[in-house]
Amino acid sequence: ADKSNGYLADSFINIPEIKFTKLFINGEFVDAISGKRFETIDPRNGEVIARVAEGDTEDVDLAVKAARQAFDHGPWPRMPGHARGRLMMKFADLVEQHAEEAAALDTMDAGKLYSIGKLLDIPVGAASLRYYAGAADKIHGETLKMSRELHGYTLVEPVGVVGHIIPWNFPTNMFFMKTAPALAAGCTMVVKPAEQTPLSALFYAYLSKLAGIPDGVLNVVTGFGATAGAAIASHMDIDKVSFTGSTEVGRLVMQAAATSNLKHVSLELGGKSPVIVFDDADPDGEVCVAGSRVFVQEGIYDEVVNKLVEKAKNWTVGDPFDPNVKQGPQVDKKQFERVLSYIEQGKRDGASLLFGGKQHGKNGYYIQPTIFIDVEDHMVVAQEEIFGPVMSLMKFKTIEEAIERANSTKYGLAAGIVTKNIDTANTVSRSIRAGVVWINCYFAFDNDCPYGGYKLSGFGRDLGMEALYKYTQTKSVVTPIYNSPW
Ligand code: TXE
Repeated sequence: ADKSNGYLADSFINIPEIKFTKLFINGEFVDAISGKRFETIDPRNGEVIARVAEGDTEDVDLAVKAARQAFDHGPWPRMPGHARGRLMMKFADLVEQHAEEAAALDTMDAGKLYSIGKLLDIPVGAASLRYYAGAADKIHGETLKMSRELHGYTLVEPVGVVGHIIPWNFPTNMFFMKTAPALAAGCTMVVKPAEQTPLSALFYAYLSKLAGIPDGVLNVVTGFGATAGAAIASHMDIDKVSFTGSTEVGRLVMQAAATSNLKHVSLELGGKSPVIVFDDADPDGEVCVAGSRVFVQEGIYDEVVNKLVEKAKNWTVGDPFDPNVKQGPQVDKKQFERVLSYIEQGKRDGASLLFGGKQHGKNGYYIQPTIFIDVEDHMVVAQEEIFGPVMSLMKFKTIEEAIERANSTKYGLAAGIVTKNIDTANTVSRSIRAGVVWINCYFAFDNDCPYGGYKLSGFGRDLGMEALYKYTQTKSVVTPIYNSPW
């Protein structure tokens, strides 16, 4: 059969065979104990790509047992940091070597742009492994002065068995931004990818085995949130849960942690990130930054609106394998319908629909790039995370007003500022209650740049050295010194 996808002219993209559809526990691919499987869907056309093992409580139990055994008795936490780092480097090389296959899996499963996956997401995932591999032999404590009769020091130890629960929006980057620091710290783990996007995580599990990461260190249990995810959050033998997803589920995870074994929790949750465009911005340059709540100063407002419409008209929506496409489909039918219902709500609330607002084409979960103007701060489209190609534009007069309105959301994940004035940039970046502020850019990340939220966007940081330490705990060791002249 012709496995190509019609984009042969520019670049041949080989649609990979789906090789891994079972749970990965203790270094083996196994069926779910129940034997159940669930369908994972291609959002380009709604067709079934594969039927994947549906892990549940008993499967999570098995995976945790394997991870516990690997932590308590295996080599991983005991080997020198550089030895862990070396295996992680090998893992990174394998991920990079398989960038095309991995990117194609994310494109089919999540609707992500193939070219971005191949050139960015997958190499950045490999780079996360390398960043933390390099840190694996630099994790150490401090010597404590204490009083003269005591000698003390701290040991920075891995926290133990970690549960990672991840969403569908960045299947590859989330996988590595969670697993890489935990691996470097010497933890063992169970990963639950989102039910919409299980395929690349299983592929990475296979590559981890090829790299020589010992059995039981990295387990992947595919399945649903209310079953497999909840089993992780409430498990008595998981020491830490690292969650990314909705605020609603974040609360459930924290509750489950509280009522089970008080496991450590970090949460990276929803956002409603503002972008503030000041009068002095170059409307041809930076205004195309994506952002769901865009505040534009009155002097430049009309010009920005016109440029955005122009941009939206030329925006290519379509098959994410096509190198000329800028926007693929929504991840699944549920998200597709959810985004469309937010658009309807915006119209009902009195926002003016300037562009888009409908399904793009007839097949698959594609939505037109959508722009609302005359949006008021209290409207649902200005308050709730839509997670789709929907932009709401608002006009403001003064810097004080912009700060106040930008902060008037329950979330605090990220923010953007567009200005040439350094004082404006400094003032606003310090006044915004969000975990990251981008000035004259948007969505710029790197492995050393911590990422996470304020307010209902959660707590704890992914990426950066801060993320490494969230997979550790500190032990103080104290011993008396007798007859010391010092
Ligand atoms: O998230 P869920 P969904 C936001 C965004 C999006 C909305 C819903 O607004 O539209 O959330 O997305 C697992 N116990 N973000 O429904 O349900 C689930 O299986 C334990 C923001 O996909 O939170 C998946 O693996 N786990 C965001 C993961 O949680 C549970 C990224 C996320 O799913 C569970 C994604 C439970 N009871 C969505 N229920 C960001 N911050 O980047 C579900 N899960």
